[in-house]
Amino acid sequence: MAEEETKSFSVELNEKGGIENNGFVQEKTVDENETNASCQEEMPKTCAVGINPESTQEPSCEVLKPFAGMPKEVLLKFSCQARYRVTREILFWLIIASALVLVCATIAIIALSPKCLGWWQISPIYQIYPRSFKDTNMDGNGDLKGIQEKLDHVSYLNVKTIWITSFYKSPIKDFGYGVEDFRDIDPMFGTMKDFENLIAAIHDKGLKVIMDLIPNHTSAKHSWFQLSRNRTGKYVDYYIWHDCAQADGTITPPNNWVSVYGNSSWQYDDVRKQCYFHQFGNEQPDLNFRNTAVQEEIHDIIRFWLGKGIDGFSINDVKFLLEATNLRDEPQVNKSQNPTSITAYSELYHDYTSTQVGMHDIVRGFRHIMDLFSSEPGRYRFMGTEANDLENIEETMMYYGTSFVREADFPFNFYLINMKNLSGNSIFETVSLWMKNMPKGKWPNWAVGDPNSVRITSRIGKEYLNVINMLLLTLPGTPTTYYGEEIGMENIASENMTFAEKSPMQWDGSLHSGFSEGNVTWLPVNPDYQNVNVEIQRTQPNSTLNLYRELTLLHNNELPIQRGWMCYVWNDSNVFAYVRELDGLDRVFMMVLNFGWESTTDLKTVVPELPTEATIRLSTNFSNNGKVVNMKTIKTAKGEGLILEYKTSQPVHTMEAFQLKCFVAEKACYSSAFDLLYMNC
Ligand SMILES: [Ca+2]
Ligand SMILES: [Ca+2]
Repeated sequence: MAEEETKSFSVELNEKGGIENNGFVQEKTVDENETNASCQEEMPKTCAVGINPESTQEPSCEVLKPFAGMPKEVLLKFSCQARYRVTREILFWLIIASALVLVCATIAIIALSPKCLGWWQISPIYQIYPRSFKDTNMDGNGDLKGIQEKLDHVSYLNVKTIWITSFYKSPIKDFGYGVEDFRDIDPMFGTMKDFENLIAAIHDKGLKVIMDLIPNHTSAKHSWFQLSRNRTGKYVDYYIWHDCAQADGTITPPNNWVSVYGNSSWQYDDVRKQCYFHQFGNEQPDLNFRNTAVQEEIHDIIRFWLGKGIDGFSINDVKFLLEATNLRDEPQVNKSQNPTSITAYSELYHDYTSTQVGMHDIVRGFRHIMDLFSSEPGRYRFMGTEANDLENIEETMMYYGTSFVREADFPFNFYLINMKNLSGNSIFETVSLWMKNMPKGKWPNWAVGDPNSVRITSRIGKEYLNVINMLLLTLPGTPTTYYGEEIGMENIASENMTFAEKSPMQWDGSLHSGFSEGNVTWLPVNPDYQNVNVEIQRTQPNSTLNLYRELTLLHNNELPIQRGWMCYVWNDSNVFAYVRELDGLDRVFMMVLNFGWESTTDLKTVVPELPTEATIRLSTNFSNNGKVVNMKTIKTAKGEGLILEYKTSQPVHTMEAFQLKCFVAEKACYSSAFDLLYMNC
């Protein structure tokens, strides 16, 4: 026992010696068993080493305290004590828990943070019909150099996306719609070099550009068709060929199918001695999309233009990509009509020539190519589809794809253009039709004019032009403006209906409205150009152009308008009213738009929680800007639009009564979990 005590004392001395040498020198006399202190030992007797070696009394653990510079052997002995071990374990698990909380919080922040909007969501789209925008070589036709020359106008409109409609090489009679060469530019518009310069200039200005893709058919002049009609190699099945019966010199088509432009959609070809199918004109044969080689050709064309720097495509007439192979007759709308008298497209139901099974797979194939080119940051490639399924909103919505399989970023929305009559109610119904059918989480879009529709002013009247633009730019989603609608151009008188809305852009009051310095222009300039042109409207404070600019500024800069909630508040034969609100922001915009006659609207009774007064942020009549209106008596003149602004702690979208009247696409910018509003997304 005494020997043991001596040994213990010796250890202690050596350990103490560690104070001077930091405890790193081990004494050879130290017994191995003792230096390897084990946590099973509960401090002991070994710990009961007296500070004073002379002492013969049993030392107590209580007097022994940890001290700075303890050698590790002593440290280990202390560390085995329950109080240190437990504390250590608590600290260990606390650190683990904190790390886990940190990781979870980071994941939650990322998951709950608003997605930043894509370039195709932030800015309105400005649609240019290139032949009518600006002529630079005095031949009377607009050209690519002309678009480049006028890019400042696009920037002036606060617009960042340009959509240039077809400029492919094509026969003049097809107006770019029946393509002769998908990889070339029509000489009327310039050269590939001009195109490359234009793309560079567009991107230099921070703008984006989309173009048309017309995959359903080609011109009969396309080399593929020439090779196909001669049954050359792989081109044999590039188009849809069928035998057609011949008797007494009359051709009997394979079935009763009728083209969109009327009459049989089958055309006999003298070279191949067969009929080919065409959805549109008889010189625009449909490509055979059941042939994968054709699909590959179109994929290559998409790659070609994306490689040139195009930021996206509008894909035309996608519903026509496939036709039934069974060639069954399509059912007649009027069963009692004599089948031989059917010549108009509207006389048949198009069960076998539109929206066939497999068509969406082809569209997804296009999407896939866009995605391959979208991997670089900031280079997302947009895809819109033009389906024109106006009678069938569900079919239109199919182009959005699903949550798992994406197709178009959006199918272009032409429903506002095709409204039959104008009133507060009809506008509400048209807006609501899209919003209630659009799949959850998708992004809406709106157009009020396009190259195939009567211009706004001619369609619904000059007095409603400004309020339509106000609607367009304050609805949720991406607005599309057809060139000239920002100044209220009217249709020209033309025997050819499709020309009426394509007259030259009215830039100023000079000859040919500044469109061309040539002797003639391909279409006459509207005689109203002296009063309706960009230059003059820039100087008129309350012009359509200046209102348009104010609206695009609001659209681009005000988060509630760009990505907030929309709730329908009121509609009657005159007025359509809705709010745009953002979670986390007490500032609200309310649009009160008049599509009928002078009217007084009482919104306070409809929504008692509304404040009594609101300020007019912007009126189509600038002299009303800044005025205060009473919510019980909101007066709007015929065709007037008001953007009211007010503050509230009770936004409409939180009210029970409006749950089914509210919509939000991107629950943007506000994280309720952190009560945080992101201002820069
Ligand atoms: Ca030209
Ligand atoms: Ca087709």
